[in-house]
Amino acid sequence: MIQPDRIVSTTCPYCGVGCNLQMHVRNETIYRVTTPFDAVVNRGTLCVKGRYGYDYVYNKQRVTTPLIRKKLQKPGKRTQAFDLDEWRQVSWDEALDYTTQRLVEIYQRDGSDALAVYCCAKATNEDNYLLQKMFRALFQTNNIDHCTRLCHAGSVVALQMAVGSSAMSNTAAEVIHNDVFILTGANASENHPIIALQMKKAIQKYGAKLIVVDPRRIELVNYATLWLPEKPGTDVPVFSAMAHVILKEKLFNPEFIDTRTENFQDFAASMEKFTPEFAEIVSGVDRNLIVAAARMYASAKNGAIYWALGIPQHVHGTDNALALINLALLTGHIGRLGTGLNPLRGQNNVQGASDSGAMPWHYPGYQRVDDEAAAIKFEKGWNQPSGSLNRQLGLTTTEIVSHIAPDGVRAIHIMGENPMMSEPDLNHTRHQFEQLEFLVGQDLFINESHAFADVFLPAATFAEKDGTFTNTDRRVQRVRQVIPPRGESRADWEIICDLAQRIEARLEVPTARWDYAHPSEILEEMGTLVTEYAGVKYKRIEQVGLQTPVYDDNHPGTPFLFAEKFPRGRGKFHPLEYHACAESIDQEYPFILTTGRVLEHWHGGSLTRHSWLDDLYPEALVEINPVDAEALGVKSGDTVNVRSRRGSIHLRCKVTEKTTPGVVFIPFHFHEAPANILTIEAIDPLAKIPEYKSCAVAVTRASEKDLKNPEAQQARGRY
Ligand SMILES: Nc1nc2c(c(=O)[nH]1)N[C@H]1C(S)=C(S)[C@@H](COP(=O)(O)OP(=O)(O)OC[C@H]3O[C@@H](n4cnc5c(=O)[nH]c(N)nc54)[C@H](O)[C@@H]3O)O[C@H]1N2
Ligand SMILES: Nc1nc2c(c(=O)[nH]1)N[C@H]1C(S)=C(S)[C@@H](COP(=O)(O)OP(=O)(O)OC[C@H]3O[C@@H](n4cnc5c(=O)[nH]c(N)nc54)[C@H](O)[C@@H]3O)O[C@H]1N2
Ligand code: SF4
Ligand SMILES: [Mo]
Repeated sequence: MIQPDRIVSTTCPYCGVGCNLQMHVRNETIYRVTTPFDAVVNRGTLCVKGRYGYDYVYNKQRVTTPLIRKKLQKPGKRTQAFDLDEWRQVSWDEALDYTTQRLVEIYQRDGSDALAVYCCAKATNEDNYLLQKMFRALFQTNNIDHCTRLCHAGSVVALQMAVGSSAMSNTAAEVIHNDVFILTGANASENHPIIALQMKKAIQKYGAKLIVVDPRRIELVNYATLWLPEKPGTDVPVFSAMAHVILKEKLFNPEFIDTRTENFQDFAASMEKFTPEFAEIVSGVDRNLIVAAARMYASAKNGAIYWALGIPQHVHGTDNALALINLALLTGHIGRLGTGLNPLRGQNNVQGASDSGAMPWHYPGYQRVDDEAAAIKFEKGWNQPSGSLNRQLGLTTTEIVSHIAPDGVRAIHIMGENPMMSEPDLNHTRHQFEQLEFLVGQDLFINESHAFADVFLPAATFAEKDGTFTNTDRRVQRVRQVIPPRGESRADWEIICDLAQRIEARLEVPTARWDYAHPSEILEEMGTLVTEYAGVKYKRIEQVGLQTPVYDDNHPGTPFLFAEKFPRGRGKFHPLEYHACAESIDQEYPFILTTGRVLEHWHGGSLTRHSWLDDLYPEALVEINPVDAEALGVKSGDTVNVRSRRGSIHLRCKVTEKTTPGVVFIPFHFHEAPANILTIEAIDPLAKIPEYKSCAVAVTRASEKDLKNPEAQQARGRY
């Protein structure tokens, strides 16, 4: 066996579980990944992405020199360039000076509202803290957001409304202390694989009972006591009918309701209409299953709810999450070990990017930008003149796209996101991106969005920099430099510090701090402004991460929240109404499309399609139930056309009982058949999250030659 020159311990760059990786290096090359049995999060286990998915670091298509587009891009005529021939390799000085000049020109001409920035849930806390600091302090804009908007925004808003906090209440590994748990809208075996393993252990070794509520027959259904196969978008009736049963049969927890909650009467009155019979008609779930699930969850000693995107990614995503929160407040399954309200967060550092202020309405630590005291605190912290920071709420990701216009957003800086694959209704997104005046791309690859850019700043990968990620259960863990940055690429925080200093000099404004010797100093600065991070110091997380809140240097961290009270005081019940999805099926579009992920791939594919993981799952497939496949006259491997009111794609089908009749599923990883050509831009009014989990489509047989279809070429800009 090859002997490593060194083994470096770091954190997985893919999902929010936050597994420990031991990266083996020989001759400055990473060649193997292992993980110890005592790793606190993952206990010796890794999924296929953590174990094998690091090779994108070495992919030939990775860009490691700064680039500027050869041809000047004009608003309305902007085009995509994937080929290096269309770019000029330049020095860092030239790339950063050019970026500075164009951003400052637009800012001085059109003001703060003309600029916007996408932060990056793949990058570290330190990277994100600095990028939002730069745009807030130097350009006075709050048009700062990241993929959390497309992700758990509905869960975050609902949790803020009901309890005043927005993270997972308990630690994922506590699942072994549950005796009943609900998993809904979460395909954990593929998307949080190590948490799924812990769930299986809870069931098989500790006798926990699992209730799955999901329109698809996900793998964990094989381990479930009950599966409620609902139609997409019917969570409010299903979970409210469970509340109805719990109320009617007096299975609720009166003491908890009395001492810890408010608004019970209004809520209870609004649940009367949600009979199991009504829920059955709307959702298609047998009423007896709903009654059984209600009894099982309510009579548990320790019950918990875990959910992911099937809940928030709807026009009524906030209501869906409130329906879950109502259940926990009703039964008192919150505030103790082995209970809780647990939204499984997606990206490796989406919790951390949110904590670090990569959001349009909040400074770091969820302090509102329209709160005068918070604004003053950050003005002092960042050495800015009093009254200078913008008190207006900024634009969210989807709003940034829709506000691109001559009198709206003119320039965007995108650090590590790919809206041209991840936003809904990509034909519309494309049209909007074409109208931009200036676009900065900061990434590892020229993805579908950066292909529109004027300047490309090559970032170092997770394996080439130091920093921290905060995982789904609020654990701040170390990211360590394993190898030197490839080519001329630089860590995001270094790029931002260099750029910010140039912008500051050109604007001749008071200087904020940008001269950090190491990312640990950035986290310490954030800790002086965010009480929950005050005690998180690099020297304390050398071995094991700390779970926020960590209030001071001696605070041990917080494995579960709300033991005595909720951050807002009492937990608030919310009355609910049922609203249908934005688009319903009809004769022309008779199927519901729901979109999501597969185990081997990641989002727009920038990472996994540049990895050997692509060989494991090389092309887009639409899942169709056997009943529908027979009616359509198709079998697995046949090519079909899937069409919505917004666009159409061709791809092969997979006939499987994993999807229920009337529902088709497409993963959104493949630029050759982008699911988001089909999805609808309708958003939840409170959380502004798009309805990725339901729209109406038509499915028809097509021929093999349609696979090289024009839509795919258009989406990619070339083929
Ligand atoms: N392999 C892999 N893992 C990932 C990612 C990835 O790209 N690839 N991405 C990460 C990210 S950022 C995130 S946010 C998470 C997402 O994790 P998940 O939310 O588990 O991911 P999805 O595949 O979108 O699955 C959504 C689930 O919701 C169900 N669903 C669809 N419609 C409804 C509905 O109306 N109601 C209910 N209750 N359920 C419904 C689907 O059947 C599916 O089981 O995954 C993370 N992990
Ligand atoms: N149809 C449909 N669409 C969806 C969803 C869905 O369920 N269905 N889910 C939504 C959700 S939950 C999410 S989270 C979004 C995700 O959407 P995005 O965040 O837009 O997608 P990613 O492909 O993860 O983009 C991450 C980019 O970061 C780059 N990157 C990786 N590491 C680094 C780094 O250290 N520094 C820098 N600068 N760049 C880096 C990668 O190369 C990649 O280009 O998609 C959303 N879109
Ligand atoms: S479960 Fe998530 S964090 Fe763990 S190895 Fe897999 S992708 Fe990485
Ligand atoms: Mo996400």
